[in-house]
Amino acid sequence: MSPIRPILALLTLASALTLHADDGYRLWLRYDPVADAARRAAYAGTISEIVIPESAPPVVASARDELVTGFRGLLGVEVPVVAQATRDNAVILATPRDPWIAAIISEADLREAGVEGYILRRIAHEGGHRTLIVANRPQGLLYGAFALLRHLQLGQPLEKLNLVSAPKIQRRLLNHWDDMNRHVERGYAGFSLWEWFYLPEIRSPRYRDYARALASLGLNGTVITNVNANAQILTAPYLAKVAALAQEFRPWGVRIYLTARFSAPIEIGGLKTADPLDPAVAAWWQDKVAEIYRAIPDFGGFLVKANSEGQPGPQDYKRTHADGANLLADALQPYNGIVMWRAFVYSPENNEDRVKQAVTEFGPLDGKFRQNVIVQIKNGPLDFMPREPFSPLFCAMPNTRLAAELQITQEYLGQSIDLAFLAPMWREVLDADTYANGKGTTIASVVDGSAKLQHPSVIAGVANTGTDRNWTGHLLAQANWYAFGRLAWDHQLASEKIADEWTRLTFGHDETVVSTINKMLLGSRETVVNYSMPLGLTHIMAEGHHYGPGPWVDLKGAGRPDWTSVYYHKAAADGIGFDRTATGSNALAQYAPEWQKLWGNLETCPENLLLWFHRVPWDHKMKSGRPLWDELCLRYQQGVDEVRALRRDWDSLKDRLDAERFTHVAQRLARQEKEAIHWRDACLLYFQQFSKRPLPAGVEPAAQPLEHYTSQILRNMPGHR
Ligand code: BDP
Repeated sequence: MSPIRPILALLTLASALTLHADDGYRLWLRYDPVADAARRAAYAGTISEIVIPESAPPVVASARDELVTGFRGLLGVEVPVVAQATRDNAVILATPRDPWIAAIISEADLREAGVEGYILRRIAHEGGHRTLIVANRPQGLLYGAFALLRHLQLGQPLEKLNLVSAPKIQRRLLNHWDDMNRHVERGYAGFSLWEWFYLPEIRSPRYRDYARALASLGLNGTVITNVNANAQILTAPYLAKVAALAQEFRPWGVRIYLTARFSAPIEIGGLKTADPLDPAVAAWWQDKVAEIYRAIPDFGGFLVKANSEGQPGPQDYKRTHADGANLLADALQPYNGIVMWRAFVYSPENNEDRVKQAVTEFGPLDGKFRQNVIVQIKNGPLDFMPREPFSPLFCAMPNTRLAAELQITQEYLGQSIDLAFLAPMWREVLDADTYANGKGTTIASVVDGSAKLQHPSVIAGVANTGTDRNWTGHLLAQANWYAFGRLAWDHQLASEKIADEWTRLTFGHDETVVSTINKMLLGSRETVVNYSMPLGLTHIMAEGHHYGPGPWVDLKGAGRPDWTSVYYHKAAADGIGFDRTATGSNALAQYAPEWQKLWGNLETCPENLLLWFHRVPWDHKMKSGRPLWDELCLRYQQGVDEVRALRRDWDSLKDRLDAERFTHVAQRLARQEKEAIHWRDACLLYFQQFSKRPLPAGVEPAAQPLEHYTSQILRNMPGHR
């Protein structure tokens, strides 16, 4: 035996061991060998070579490289890349410019695939077989390559492969709330990925890995700076850095967008005003936009937070949001750039119910925005709470393009400690019927443009990524990034399907592992609701960092009434909840009559939104027959019990998972149990002062008096300045 052999064997063993120590960096793109040997052999037997169009543009080169890497990992074979099919079982990437494609793929399929979609098809050919990835544009080939690899990773058969898939929404974006000093606002996964000081010369390999992850989900853009914007990003030295990032992202079809600080003409332009109707201001933005496009020819556009939470905006000059948005839209229009103008507004001078204010401010501006302006609306009217009804602004602007903004980072759902799989929450929003164009006008149809205006359509997710090795802080929070991307591509996908895909891609096909993790994911958001803000309670978290309970937060603890908790729960001796019916703020009137009828009646209002819409006496009889107080207590207890069940479920997988990932999640679930108990005890002790009722049977009493909870101050919190 050659002396090299044992060394080789040792090396192989060592690399196998490293494979098993898993830090989560590879996300859902693991490409571990297909565990089922028969299946692996079957796949390998049906993939002989990769055929790509000659002089492939960079995105197609990415597709090719991805296929090579994927096949190598999954099948353990080096699949050659060729320019012309030479063998049976070739995998062929083709566009309709290849004449023979027209003979095989119908016009209708090509139309369905559209600008970015793809067709995957296994065909019989000259006595053998081919696997086709066909798309109208290069980008579609990239998405098709990822889809084929996902198909294999999910263990699906190749023989009958035949599908057409196209995104329903055109601009599928992450929004990063990243500051230029690399702090991430509401970020719980380390620092910002963008290393501004080192750019443009020094480029982290992570940029490529990041863009590749986006492309694997079909995300095609990213806003890399915080909505609480810094005008410096628009200066020449920073634009050079942005251009370097754009260059890294481009081969993955990911376009860059920036946040624009409305006062930039003053702060970096030396003007005296940023008045949108001042010609000098308009000229400044035109020049700035021209400069941006010189550096970044495929720049996507601006995202703007204006006159919101202290940000500058057109109202500083007594102009409207439309004036402000149109100013930027006109500058971007020659380049097909867009403006995403956020509707997250509530004024310090306005004492109207905060959840009504966006409609009050934006409703009258309907139809006044340019065609390349999209008003970007958070899913709920308040602020990414664990549960809110959908934002009524989605039905108040029939003549305006509207985008949905979802929050992937778990600002109000336990940050990177608690498990909360958000697909079910986003489904609630996307499926909600606004009735704006008659029955069936879901939010999804408003956003994708099928209900009204067509272009451009946008969906945005506030990112949960950072420099942590596993990208998202909590390993299982990768599922939220994944879910957002998949829903952005296809907003009809069921939560169950998304969870199942993600679990299999991340943990493999051990059915016990898969069913256990799927179950954990699918119930987890409701669990967080139960122990934090059940029955329609909202905004009762700690002030500032927003982690943990703070139902006692009042004006002594927060700068504005609508930043307190007492504003939202209004607990008193006679009951709890915010009356948003006609006898109260009448926020309900902003919804369609169908919703008014359902939500406006105490008897028909779903209990999960009860205290959002109604003020309810403590002894109100709930559907269970129990008084409200007892029900509330039992919900908090249920939340705690459910976290304990999550821990048991996870522990049952100990022998089936690698130690690194097992321990990572186990530690977080243990901490989550403590946090759930903390929420329950703090909230129930606090509310009990008003209800003056005992805890019902089955609810564990708090270990400490209320003062213990109210006096706790958390410092140095991640994601909070
Ligand atoms: C709130 C966050 C704050 C954001 C704001 C926004 O607490 O950090 O700046 O939303 O969306 O949820 O503008």
